[in-house]
Amino acid sequence: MKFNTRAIHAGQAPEEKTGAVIVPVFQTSTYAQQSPGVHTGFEYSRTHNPTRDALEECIAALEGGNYGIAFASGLAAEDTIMHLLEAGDEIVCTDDVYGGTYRQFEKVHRKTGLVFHWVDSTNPENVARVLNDRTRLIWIETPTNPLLKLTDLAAIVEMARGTKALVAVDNTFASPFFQSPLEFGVDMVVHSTTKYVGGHSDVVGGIVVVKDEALRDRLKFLQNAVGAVPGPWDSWLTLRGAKTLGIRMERHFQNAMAVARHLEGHPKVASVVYPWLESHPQHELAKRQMRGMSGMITVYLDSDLNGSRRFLENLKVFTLAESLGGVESLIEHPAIMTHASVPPEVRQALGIHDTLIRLSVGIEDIEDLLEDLDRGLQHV
Ligand code: P1T
Repeated sequence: MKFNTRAIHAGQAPEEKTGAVIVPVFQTSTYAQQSPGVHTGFEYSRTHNPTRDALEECIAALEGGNYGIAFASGLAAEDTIMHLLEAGDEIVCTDDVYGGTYRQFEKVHRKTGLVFHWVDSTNPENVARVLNDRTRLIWIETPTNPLLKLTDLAAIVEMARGTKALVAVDNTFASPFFQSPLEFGVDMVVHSTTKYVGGHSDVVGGIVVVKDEALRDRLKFLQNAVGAVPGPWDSWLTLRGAKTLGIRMERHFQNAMAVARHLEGHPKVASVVYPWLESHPQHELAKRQMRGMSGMITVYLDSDLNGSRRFLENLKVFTLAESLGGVESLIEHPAIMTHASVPPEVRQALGIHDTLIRLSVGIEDIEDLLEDLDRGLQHV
């Protein structure tokens, strides 16, 4: 089945007892047993819940994987993956990641004895340089948050072959519609389903998708043992959002392309970063491993912090808020907002400056978005 059909049907057959077309919200914590240990396969909702099962099956199908393991947030998904590792294990990570990912790895997992190597993975040689026989995980975010840098997935998978390192890819910024890391041989795909998968800024969630059954078993064990699961209602909302993922992404792409081109020619804008612009240094790689791009655009204003503030304060359609990937356009200042937990010197080195603005272009009418941005830029 093709993408949109999978989004609407995978894991979502009509309910057996009533024929309900939509997967019900199984708002229950536990399930009756006929005799101790004799049950329908459902015992307790941390372990299994039919609404969550449907979500897991659907997103696994969208990613081209065999198994989905859902979590209460994107960070809960990441935390559970880290429980696959032991003290002394080494992890190679893309240096430009969501601020909360950086914070979790550095402030929570480092003290458990995990060793992190942050590298600019846009050049796979930088990954190769730190790989060693203690490396157990290569953590790639592509495109990155917020600088939209890409990592060559085929090259990383090739490098990991024959080592003991698993490869995980945070695919949140591309969405399953535009990028399928499992097709390149990656072991795990991670999403903050809070973003494009849910798509309506009304629920927080995360998921890991894998092909390998043994890895699924280890993650399933941890999902239950650690317990950071999404509730049935959140699972249902995410699943409902996912049904329209394909058509939403087409529109995000179309609008973002128009916004990126418009801003590229604007005198108050120093530069525009969008992987589908010819000016993006990795545009060729984008075309090789992606099928298009989401609504995420990063711009550097030709101004200073005050100019950034004035721009952000004078928008009416774009909402100044953290998060991304919803139908409504959001905009934010990474240095002060989403990436405040990254130390200033690291931000400086990466290029997360005071004039950097991140846009999550929604699916509103493009004329209104361009007019809004022009109005805001007049105040810079
Ligand atoms: O917020 P949560 O569902 O826990 O997901 C964390 C996360 C993981 N990976 C990426 C690439 C992300 O962007 C995020 C969350 N990001 C934001 C809230 C943000 O505004 O960038």
